Amino acid sequence: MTKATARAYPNIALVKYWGKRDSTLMLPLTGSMSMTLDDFPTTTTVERAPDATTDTFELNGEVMGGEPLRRVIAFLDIVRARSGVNDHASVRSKNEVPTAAGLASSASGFAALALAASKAYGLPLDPAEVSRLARRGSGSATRSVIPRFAVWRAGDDETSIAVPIEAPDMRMIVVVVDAGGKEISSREAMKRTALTSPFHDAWVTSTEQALESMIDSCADQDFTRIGRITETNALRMHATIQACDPPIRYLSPQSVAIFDRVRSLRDSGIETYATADAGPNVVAIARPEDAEAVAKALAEFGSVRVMAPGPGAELLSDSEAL
Ligand code: 2P0
Repeated sequence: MTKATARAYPNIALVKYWGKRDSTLMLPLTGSMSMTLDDFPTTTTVERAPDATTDTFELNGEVMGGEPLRRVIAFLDIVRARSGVNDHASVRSKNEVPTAAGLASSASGFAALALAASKAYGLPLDPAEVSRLARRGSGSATRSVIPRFAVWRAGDDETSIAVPIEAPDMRMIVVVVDAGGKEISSREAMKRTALTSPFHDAWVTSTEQALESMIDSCADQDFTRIGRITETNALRMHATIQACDPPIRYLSPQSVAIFDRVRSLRDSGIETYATADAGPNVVAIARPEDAEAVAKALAEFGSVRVMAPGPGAELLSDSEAL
């Protein structure tokens, strides 16, 4: 088998990953926890090309160069080193995250690439090993290998993998408030946070505590506590990032208005909590039976999409190859 195709989905963290202990091995400073989404997948075919002198990368039918190609080659170098197979490869990806969705595609992208490349190069296919490999492409990809809910432990090169965790069923209401505008990348912003934010150490300590509380709350099926931890952890991440020099502010006035609206929904008896990643879009969480009411209430802020817990990375048949 020298050709393989895999699909993976984005994830949204309830306890955030923001900072690296080792940027070569891609070890995070803290653990994190996320829900894998049930839509907007990336599908990737990896085909070994023994006669080729270089790797190629096509995304949505377009031949890629520059940084995207460089990251794929660096990733395949790790695959080659691990497998002992030195073939170059052709990588073809289809990313169904609408450009305007504001969801990062590096998580689904590297999770799909890790699984397809593992199969094509004869590496182990168990989720732990695929998660460990996906981590080298992008930190958040570690978690997208896992279906539904995942905890990614900080660990070392062997143990820094994501594993499944049982959590109460919930929905994510993704509110896209701003399609345009290029923000500073997570990778750059994480570095600046570590170097310049005076709140950085407090962020690390409080996130370690948040993760332990989150794991306890999931075991107790305690949605209220899960929601509180989620919202607090997100706002602490943004506070830490805003304290950089020069400052970085991902949340727009519109994002803040959504956090306020989410709180007022809670006050009116609809239990929902908000989080946001490295951009202005906001994601609310709610119990399944409340999701439509939350979506309706947030529709005035932008396009809204309700997402359920989704599948992990999965291999597809040759008929679905790109
Ligand atoms: C997360 N984010 O936990 C956090 C919250 C964004 C905000 O993981 O440098 O693209 O490739 O490891 O994974 C985005 O960072 O960064 C991210 P790299 P990644 O989802």
